Amino acid sequence: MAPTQAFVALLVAVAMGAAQAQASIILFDDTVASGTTSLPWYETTETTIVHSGTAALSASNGQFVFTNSSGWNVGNDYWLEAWVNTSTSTMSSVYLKLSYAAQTAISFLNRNVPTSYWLDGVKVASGTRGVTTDSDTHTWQLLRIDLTQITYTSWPYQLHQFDPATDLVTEVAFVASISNLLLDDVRLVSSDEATVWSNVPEPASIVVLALCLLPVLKRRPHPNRVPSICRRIVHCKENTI
Ligand SMILES: [Ca+2]
Repeated sequence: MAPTQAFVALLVAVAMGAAQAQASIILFDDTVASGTTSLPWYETTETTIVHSGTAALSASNGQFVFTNSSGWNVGNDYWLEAWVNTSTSTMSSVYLKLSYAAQTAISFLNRNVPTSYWLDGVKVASGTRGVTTDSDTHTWQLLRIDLTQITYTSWPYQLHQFDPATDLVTEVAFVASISNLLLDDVRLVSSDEATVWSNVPEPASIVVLALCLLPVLKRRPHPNRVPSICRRIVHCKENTI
């Protein structure tokens, strides 16, 4: 295969790999997903301020609880994500409570589980009340938690690493400090997708990609027209096929 053809094949293979990310598990989009139960005496539907579709959720006591009696089998590498907003300009803190197997309502905040949240792509260490939203009611923020990062001390004191490959999640709860928090598009998402989302290309990577594409766009397939770094990438790819 000519180097230029191999390079184009490599680009296609990379694109196909990105498209084959694992499917997400939806807990709520406009309604609570099939197999999922929410606690309706806490939650109400918000139809004015929504992230997607026709509905989001609000909670009079600030608690959003989703349960699955069979348990969600989240696999090897899932993150939990939700879009959050506030119905007023007062900021709200929010943290995750997770229940699985014999562990009930483990609070992911600094007092119980040292963990980090990603808020709009920025890694934020949890405080004693979780993480804090902005005060803009017009802006939805993406909240993400890497479930595989969790090691915590339980009673009797022992370190336990939550393992999403084997531990069935039975309850997911978001706990807000005040009742103005809104929630939408709650789902478990693969780390493949999360990695793509969180790794914005560095400027240097963009320059290298542009240099690689230039000979293709100019239709100059001669190998000497392809930058050496691209030839090395193609050479390695061909040797692995
Ligand atoms: Ca929605």
